[in-house]
Amino acid sequence: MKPSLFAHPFASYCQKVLIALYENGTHFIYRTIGPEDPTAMSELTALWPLKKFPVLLDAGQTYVESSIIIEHLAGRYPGAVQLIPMDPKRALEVRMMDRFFDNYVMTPMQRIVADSLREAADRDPLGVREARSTLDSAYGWLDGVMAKRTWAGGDDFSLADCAAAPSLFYSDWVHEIRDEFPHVRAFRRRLLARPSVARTVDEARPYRQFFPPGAPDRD
Ligand SMILES: N[C@@H](CCC(=O)N[C@@H](CS)C(=O)NCC(=O)O)C(=O)O
Repeated sequence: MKPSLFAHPFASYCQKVLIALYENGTHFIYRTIGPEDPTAMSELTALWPLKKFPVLLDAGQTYVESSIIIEHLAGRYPGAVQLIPMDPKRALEVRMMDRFFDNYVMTPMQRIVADSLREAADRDPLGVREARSTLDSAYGWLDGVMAKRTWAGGDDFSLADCAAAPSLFYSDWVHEIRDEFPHVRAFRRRLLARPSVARTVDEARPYRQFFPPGAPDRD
């Protein structure tokens, strides 16, 4: 029985897990959150009342949180691409970078996006300024790290790159990765050239019109 993934193609944390699935050609049932699959949202809510996606249902067990889902996939459906290195020290580095991308790139990026969805009276300019400042600090730190590596966790593609791809893809849209961060820009280009990442970007193209702050005409 194949695992079922409740996800939406345009959602950044869903893309993170989709990249992991595509990397190893893992077969799964795609339960799209939206009118295409009218019961997907209610089934997701029954599995995970917090209603956040992605959610993976595998052999009767529910897995939530994108990093945990990828950890599960790496253990249950291993493939040519080792998403979590066997070596504990390298695995720790990969997990640390995964946390970096979720907490310091994806989170501030989503904060800026969420703010643009609010009514003018409910906007939070200070929160947005703080999010932009966090992104600048994150880009600066990451630039030094990526000056010496090909992929986020080292020489090989991993969980950390699954997190890096959607976070840098969208963060550049809301807070540009400027020329002063050449290694981050080059890393983002490398990620976008990876077939699994390119596939998630292509699958999300039909939804770009719904990007709240407006999607730029590139990528
Ligand atoms: N920490 C969660 C975050 C999941 C998350 O925020 N998902 C977004 C989509 S990218 C979502 O569910 N948004 C809908 C909502 O918040 O109602 C993870 O890693 O999976």
